[in-house]
Amino acid sequence: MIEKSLTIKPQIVMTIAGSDSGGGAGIAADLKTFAALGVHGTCAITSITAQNTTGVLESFDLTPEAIASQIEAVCTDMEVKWAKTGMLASSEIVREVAKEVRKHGLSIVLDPVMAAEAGGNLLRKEAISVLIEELLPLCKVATPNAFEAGDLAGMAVKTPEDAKVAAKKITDIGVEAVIVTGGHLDATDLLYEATSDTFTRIPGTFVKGGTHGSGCTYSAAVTAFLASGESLESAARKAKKFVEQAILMSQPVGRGTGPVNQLGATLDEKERYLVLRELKEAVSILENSFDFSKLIPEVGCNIGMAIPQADGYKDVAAVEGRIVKHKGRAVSVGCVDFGASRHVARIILASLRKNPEIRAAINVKYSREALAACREMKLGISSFDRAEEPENTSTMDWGTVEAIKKYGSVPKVIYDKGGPGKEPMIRLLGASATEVAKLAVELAEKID
Ligand code: PXL
Repeated sequence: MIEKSLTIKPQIVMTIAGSDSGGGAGIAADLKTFAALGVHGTCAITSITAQNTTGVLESFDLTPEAIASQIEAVCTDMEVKWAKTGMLASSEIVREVAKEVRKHGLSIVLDPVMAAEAGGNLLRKEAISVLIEELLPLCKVATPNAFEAGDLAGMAVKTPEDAKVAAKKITDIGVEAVIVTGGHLDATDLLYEATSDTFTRIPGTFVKGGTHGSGCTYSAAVTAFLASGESLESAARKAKKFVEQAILMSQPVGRGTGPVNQLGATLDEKERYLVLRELKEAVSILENSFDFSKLIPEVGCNIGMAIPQADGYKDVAAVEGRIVKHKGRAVSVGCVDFGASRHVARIILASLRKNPEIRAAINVKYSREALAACREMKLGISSFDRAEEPENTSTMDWGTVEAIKKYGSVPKVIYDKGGPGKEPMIRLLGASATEVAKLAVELAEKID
């Protein structure tokens, strides 16, 4: 049996909201947000929407009993303090949820969901007044966008000044604080805390990307941060950053507005960690070899590896200060880090644009013997000639593309015979840093 020595009890939060079959908004967005922010998410589904990125096709409300039963099941077993509400389609549902909120003393972040991003009413007109009168006064925070704030306050919200007036009006109904999100205004969120009568402007940036589920994600993030002990202002600031990141990481899913990607940043971090780990192992393969130092060029050697979907040199890790020859052995000068070598990054980026499976490269000393050994190893070989390089290009961008063009695909070996003041060089390419490091050691073992 495998057992963890220390188990930390997580914060437990709940979403009381609808399901979006397209996986973009509603409970899908909420639970992904909770997972990304390290809290345990539970849910009570209020409605099931048949929905995709182009809109809501149909909607099926659960009975108030079915909704109450889910809340009961969770709250009689787990310690839930903070919860959020999303789609609450009807007056009956709003009333039932208000009853459960009171019964379990839940601290609520109310996302006054009224319409779907791509179109479709999610809250019946007659339920708005019930929401205002019976649920809003029980809540800690409401997170309306400009339109929702307008409907709650009974006024049009078109400017940041309007948002201030509306926020105050909404707290007059009873909720302790309001955040009017700025996505439809000037990207600045406005937090109003009635208890201290303070307004806080939380500036942000318009981010290009799919926004389906952004409102749900925002309110879920506020809930998760509050549950984790953050102040409301801090939760609001962090939630805004989280949503901006999730929009930036959105993926092209469906024909309509793409869903935000709550786990994108986390998965990106994971890939970076895996690349660093892989590169460290590759460096130790080179340092532990008795032969590899023969292949270190005068200018030093570097080895790099990119994350999948890399699109800049900061997405490629390499050895800071390169690998040099010291007392007959290969020694790395610095640590492995992202952005450490624009030179190796250019080779890798040019290669993975042609073949995304090629994510690693190493440069080694050119010799006719080394090139012959590459042929003997049956590696695909191509080359470029520095004399043919057009002006105002980067040699490694141009040279790599040129060699790939000549070969018809990405070869394992790209060499050039140098030029004035330029040492001739061989580059070995592959899927991973350890693959190219092993290849380099094998090559070194074949030459004198
Ligand atoms: O973003 C608001 C929202 C909330 N809940 C559900 C939704 C949507 C928007 O599409 O589908 C279930």
